[in-house]
Amino acid sequence: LKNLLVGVVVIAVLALGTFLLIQSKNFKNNSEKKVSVSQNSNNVTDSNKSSSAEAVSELTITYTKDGFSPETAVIKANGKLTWMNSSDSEIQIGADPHPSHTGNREGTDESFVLTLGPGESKTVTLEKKGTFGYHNHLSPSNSVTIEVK
Ligand SMILES: [Cu+2]
Repeated sequence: LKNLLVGVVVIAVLALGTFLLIQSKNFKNNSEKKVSVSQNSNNVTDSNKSSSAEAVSELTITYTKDGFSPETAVIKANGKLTWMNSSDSEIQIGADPHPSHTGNREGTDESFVLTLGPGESKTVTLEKKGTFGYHNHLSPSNSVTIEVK
C-alpha cells in the first residue's frame, strides 16, 4: 500500500510539474506575441507619421557609409537644414544635377559643393519653395530629395 501511495504522489508531482511547465511556456509565448504586436503597431504609427510628411522647421540629414538618411524630407520655407557627416570620409554635397550643380544652391551654402569632413556638420537656411535634389559629389548615386513648402 505504501508503494502505491508513493507511486500516486510521484505521478501527481510529475503531472503538476508538466502542467506548470506548459503554463510558463504559454505565458512566454503570449508575452513574446504581445511584444511583437506592439512593435508592429509602433511601426505602423511611425510609417503613418512619415507618409503624412509634416513639414518641419528644423531638419537634420545625416550621411553615413550607406548614404543620406532620410533620403526624402519635407521642410518649411525658411527652415533650417543641418547636414551631418557621420561617415568616416569626407563628403562634398552638391545640388542636382551632377556634375554641374545648377540646382538650388541654398542647400550647399551657395557653393559648388559643401565639403564636410568626418563628424562635421553645417546648417543652412532653405528659403525657396520647391523640390530639390542633392547628392554627394564624390559618390553621386547617394542622393537626397528635399521638399521646401
Ligand atoms: Cu556632383
